[in-house]
This record gives sequence, structure tokens and C-alpha cells, in this order.
Amino acid sequence: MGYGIAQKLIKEHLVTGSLEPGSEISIKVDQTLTQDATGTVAYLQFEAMGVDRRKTELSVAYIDHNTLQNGFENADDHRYIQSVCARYGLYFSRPGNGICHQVHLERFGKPGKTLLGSDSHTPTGGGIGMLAIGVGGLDVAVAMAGGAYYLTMPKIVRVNLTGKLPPMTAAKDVILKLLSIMSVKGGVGRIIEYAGPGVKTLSVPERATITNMGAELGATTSVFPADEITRSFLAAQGREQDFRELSADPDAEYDEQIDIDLSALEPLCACPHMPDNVKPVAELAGRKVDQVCIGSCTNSSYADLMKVAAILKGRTVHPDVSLSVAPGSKQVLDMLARNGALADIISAGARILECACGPCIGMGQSPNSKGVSLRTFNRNFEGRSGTADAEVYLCSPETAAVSALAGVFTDPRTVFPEGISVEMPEKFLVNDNMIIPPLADGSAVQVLRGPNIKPFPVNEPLGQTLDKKVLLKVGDNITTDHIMPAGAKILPYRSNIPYLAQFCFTRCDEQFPVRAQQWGGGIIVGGHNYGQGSSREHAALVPLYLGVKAVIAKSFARIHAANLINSGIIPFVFDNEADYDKIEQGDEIVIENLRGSILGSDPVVIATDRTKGVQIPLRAQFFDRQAEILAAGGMLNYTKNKTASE
Ligand code: MIC
Ligand code: SF4
Repeated sequence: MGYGIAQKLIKEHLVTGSLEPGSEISIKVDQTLTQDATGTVAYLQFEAMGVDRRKTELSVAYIDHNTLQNGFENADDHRYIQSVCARYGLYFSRPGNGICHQVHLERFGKPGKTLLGSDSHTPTGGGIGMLAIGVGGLDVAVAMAGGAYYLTMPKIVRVNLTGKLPPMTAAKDVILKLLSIMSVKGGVGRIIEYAGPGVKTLSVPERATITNMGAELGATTSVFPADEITRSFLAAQGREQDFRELSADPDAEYDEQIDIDLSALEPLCACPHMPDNVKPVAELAGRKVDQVCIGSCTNSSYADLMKVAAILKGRTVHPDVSLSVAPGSKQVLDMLARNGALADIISAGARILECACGPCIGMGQSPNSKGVSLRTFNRNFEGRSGTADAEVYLCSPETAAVSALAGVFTDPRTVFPEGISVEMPEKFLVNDNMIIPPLADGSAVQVLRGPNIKPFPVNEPLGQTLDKKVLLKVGDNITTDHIMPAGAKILPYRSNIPYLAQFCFTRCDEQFPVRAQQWGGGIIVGGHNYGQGSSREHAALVPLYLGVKAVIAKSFARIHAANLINSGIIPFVFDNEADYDKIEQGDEIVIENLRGSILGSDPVVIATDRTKGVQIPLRAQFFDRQAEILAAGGMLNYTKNKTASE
């Protein structure tokens, strides 16, 4: 039997385990990336490991999320990360240089390498044939210290692309189509591998848009072949030597297959408040739009913004629409500035933002009350924009630009039936002067810690009995933005867990933080796909700080489940989903012989709901290593115990 690309990459990097889906494997990590919102905690954890220098081939720290310096906090954190890079041998991408995934694709990504990033959209690198996985900061820290990355061997889904995208239909529409087929939880436990004759019709930025938003499917990662198109992209970046061809064997076997005919697609839009709530733009046409935001790691490449410039050229943004454009990287902005496209965008009335995440993470540009915002981003979770009652729609740059001009949802095919063509440049403008390379020896460098950095919580070893109340019961698809909101007001405190605690779950229940403290911690009950979305381990660290001991849910999102385990919080799954209805907030839950059950071989643990007088079987199905991490009270204790016993 032959292998697909994902299997080949896993096989090449396999440290332990076999390619059997569902089994635990570990892989060698070649590259890591962090961004600043998850980076500070990741580096504090890395420092706690006592390693002298990073052990990966390449590690890069980007500053792209917390760039609004409304007080000393963010600037202090940037200086901390920069000093960590100098001390431990990492590249440092300065604020203003761009969004981590865009810059990594342009300047560092290499086909065939593994990349672990403390950001859920790390799979963007799959656009050039990397095995790029989003994880919590602690997993990145472990990888930088030379440890393997442990994961459940995913199933591989082959997405067979045929045909060619029609004019004004975009890569964004491909992934929105897939989201409408698979839903926001359809990718859990899966790698999405793109194949078929349609692949060669897609450029690298188009492929990267698709792999980027594979995160919204809940997939472990997504990957494209590395072919002549990849080679030309790398050559245009002056990096042809980094190219390596990657293709699936003709007899490769896959666990599942989905067919998408690119020629049959049309412009699509994800409607509030989930990326899988997809409708054709044509159905929404004519509805009023208040704001349009173009940018984010999904759609801010040179090619994307050249299309936007071509649409805006010589026209004016509708008087009732605020249009903002945030280029993905300094390279993109610099090129647009030199070739005149930036002038076309500015002349049309767009508000140019710095090369950063910006509005995507609620860092400015919050819409007006009940505002309708059309964005080229990847997430439209309720409240994420910073305006609780805003309605956020996700679409392609083409749809966004024509709608900004018209003031209403507009199908771009109706304005440009012939399409607009943008050539990929033969040479990108390469100027890495905002990337500080590692020092050959950083041992004398002093790490600079500002007053914003507070110690992060570390759990205790697991006790024998759990006897706690249900602090909160939530429904399906609870995102990490619900658990630990972001935005301009909160993000500067990512290094200050005690401060963040007052915002935990407040999008679901304002009283949660106070109740958690009054009740001395407790248990969370959730529905399906609990913890979807971001990789932020703050969604585990903050509950840990508030005394949360376990989460009982119908199912979990991959990264969040791993973050819970790393923090020593037990992610239990209902053995019988109907039991979800029996439990209510305030119920007292008791689990006897907790430690023994987690470490034992029986996958089912019996919880007693003392308030209701019922027994509730829970699945505690963990790999041995995960059970040991939980028993130790989290990854840091586990690692310390291991090092002490070696
Ligand atoms: C996001 O898009 O939600 C973020 C902000 O990039 C997160 C990381 C974070 O919370 O810092 C992600 O996607 O992992
Ligand atoms: Fe930044 Fe948004 Fe991409 Fe997250 S999804 S990395 S916030 S641009």
C-alpha cells in the first residue's frame, strides 16, 4: 500500500507509535512559531524547563496580536519575548513585520518539515506541504526543549478537487464550502489532504487560505502537495533551495474522501455566529453592510490585496461603510506601496491598518451597535469583534471589496462577470530587516521581565476523591472565546492570569468568576465540541486558577482537550450523552477513587450526582502518558517528576 502526503510526513518524523488512526503517536518537531498573545506564557514555561538553548532547527517568535500599545503591558511583553529570543537562539519578528502565519509562509516554511505553533491557524503552512499543527504554548515549549509532540494519529480525509474556480469565486469559497459539508466539528481527529487535478489550478496563497481555515473544521491539520507551483512561490521568495517535492503515492489509501468540483462553486458567506453557517452571497445580496474588514492570516496575501486594489481602483467606498485593510505582512504592504496598488486602496477611502491581526482578534475596529460587518477573516464567533450584538459575516476579498463599494452584500460576479486577473509576482520584495536573527551565543543576555508578568498557576497532583459542584452548564460548540475572551481590553493581560480570571466565561454568565471563587472551584459541564477555536491555553490556565478540576462534555475540540490535560484538568466525556440533561448548575458531583480510575485500565468512571441521586458513567479514556500527566497535576509537574527520576 502506498502513502498519502500526511502519512509520509508523519512516518518521516515518527518517534513513537504507528500510523493506526486513534492510537497515540509522537513526532519530531523541526520548527516552532509563537505569537505574542500565547508567546509570553509559552516562554515562561520554556524558561521553567531550564534548557540553555532551543533545540529545534528553527524557532520564530512573532509579534502580531497585541500590537495596540494602550499602556505599558504589551510593549513590556514584546521586550520580554525579544530578550528571550536573544537569550535562547530564536528569530524575532518585530511588531509591524506581519501576521505570524503569513510571514512564516513567506520567509521560513519548508515543504516536508513539521511545524508546531502556539496558534490554531498554524496549519497555514500546509499550503506549501508542511505538517503544521496548532497547539498550546506548553507543547511548543516542550518542542523547543527538544521533546517530541504527542498526538492521536488522525484519520486522513482526501479532498479531491476537480475543475477550476470560476471568475470571482475564490479559495475562501472552497473552504467555506467544505465547512458547510463537514461543519465546525467535522474535522476533529482528522487531517485534510488536498488532491486531484484541481490542485494545480490553485496558487500558494490560495492553498494557504484553505489550509488556514481547516482550523475551523476542527482538523488536526490540512496539507497540499508541494509541486511546481510551490517551487515557483519559494523561488519568487528567493528560497528555491527550500523546495522539496511532495506527492501522494498513486495507490495511497485514505480513511474518507470528499469531492469538490471547483467549477461548480459560487461566492459564499459564513453567517453569524459560526464559520459553518454558510450561505451563497447571492442569497444575501442587497442587505445593508456597515463595515468591511479585509485582512487576517486567511486573506491578506499580496495576491488577495492586489485583487482588492483592482476592484477599488478609481472608485469610492460607500458613504455608510467603514472599510479597513490590514496587509498580512510588511512584504505585502511594501510591494503594494511600490507598485501603486496601495494608492488605489487609499484613494478609494480605505482605512489602512498596520500589518497585524487587528480587528480579527478585536484589537480595534469594533463595529457599531448591531453593526453588520463583512470580513475576510476566519472566525465570526459572537462578541469576538468587540461588539456584543454585531453580526459578523466571513467572505472572500472579492466579495468584501465589491460590497464595500455598494454598501450592501454584493455577489462579485454581478460586478465583474469576466473576473479580474492578478499575476503572482516573479520575485517578491525580500527585505528581512524586521526579523532579528538568533545570536550564536545568547548565554550572557538578560531576559527582561515587565511588571505585567505574573506567575502562572501550577496544579497539584490528582487527589483520590473529587467532590465539587457544577459551576456552569453550557451548550454545544462553546469556543475558547467564550471561556477566555480576547479583545483590546483583555489581551494585554495574557501574562497575568489572576487579572484575566475576572473575565472567564463572562460571555456565558457574568457571575461565573465570583461563583467559582465563592464555591472554591468546581466542574464545568459542556455539550459537543467543547473548547473549539483558538489554541489559547489561557482557556485552561484561567479555569485552573479559579479551581476548575474537571470538564464533563459530550465531546472536545482537540487543542483545548490537550491544554486541559497539560494543566491537569480532567476532560471527561459523557458515556451516555442523554445524561447531559440530568445534570444542572449547582449539582454536587462526587467521584471516588479518582486517581486510581484515571490511572487504571477501565475507561468508564462512575460519577454520582448527589443532588439528583443518580449515577453518571463518564469516559476517562486517556493514553497512559496522558493519565500520568493528569495524575501528576499537569505537564510541568509531570516533566519535573520525570527529570527527577532519570
Ligand atoms: C485566534 O484567532 O483566536 C488567536 C488569537 O489567534 C488564537 C490564539 C490566541 O488566543 O492567542 C488562536 O487561534 O490560536
Ligand atoms: Fe491573528 Fe486572526 Fe489569524 Fe488568529 S485568526 S492568528 S487573530 S489573524
